[in-house]
Amino acid sequence: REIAPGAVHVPGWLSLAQQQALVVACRNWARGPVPIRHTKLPNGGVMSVQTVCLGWHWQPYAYTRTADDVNGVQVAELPSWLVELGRTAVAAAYQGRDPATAAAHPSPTHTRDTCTPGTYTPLAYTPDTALINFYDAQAKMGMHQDKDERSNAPVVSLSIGDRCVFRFGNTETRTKPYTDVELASGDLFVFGGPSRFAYHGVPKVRPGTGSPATGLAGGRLNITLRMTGLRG
Ligand code: MD3
Ligand code: FE
Repeated sequence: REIAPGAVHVPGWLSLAQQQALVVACRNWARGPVPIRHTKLPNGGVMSVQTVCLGWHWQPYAYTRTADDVNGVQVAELPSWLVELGRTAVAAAYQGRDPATAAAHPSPTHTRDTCTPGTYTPLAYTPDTALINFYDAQAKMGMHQDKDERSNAPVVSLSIGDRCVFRFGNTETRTKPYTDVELASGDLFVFGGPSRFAYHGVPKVRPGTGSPATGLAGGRLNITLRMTGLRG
């Protein structure tokens, strides 16, 4: 279902076996080399969500190769099987839709030479970073835009575990109008085209709504794949 131009929700896209494999992989990445942690914000705040990064280390408001919050240790590399999963995800979401759906749009915060105009075909989609978020029953994510990437390539989101309320807003303000969508285990969401720089957040997780069959006893895992537009 396309909830806005370029924002496509594919419920139940991941098989149970894929969810189980992702839970095992995420559990290992959470241990290190850079352990999963509550990201510190420059204003002194701490995120309620816990995050582990692959490929590039994200700390608001920049991507680096090393994590300065753990003495400059390098983050784990992004495995090629996750790059392939991201390509398959973009193909699945944009299959059979008007190519304009996936056409990259500029952002007010990005210049044209760092945002390539044109359509990201699944083959041109080469994510170089993953942010893996873990939500316990109390965790939330406030309304924000993802604009630390110097690319307007789509963001791929995969949900595992407890259901949540995902709030998809607009590109102009962090307030109304917005659309609330329930995300469940196995759901895919691709945010590209004109939706790439929309405000979004997770106001609520629904504890106890996941299946232990995934291997996740409680909480919600969200894996996002991104192109940073950085090199090196
Ligand atoms: C819409 N994560 O990591 S994923 C984030 O469920 C983030 O953990 C949420 O927002 C989560 O930045 C939402 C869905 C998502 C990710 C990126 C987007 C939605 C997006 C970028 C643009 C528009
Ligand atoms: Fe985000």
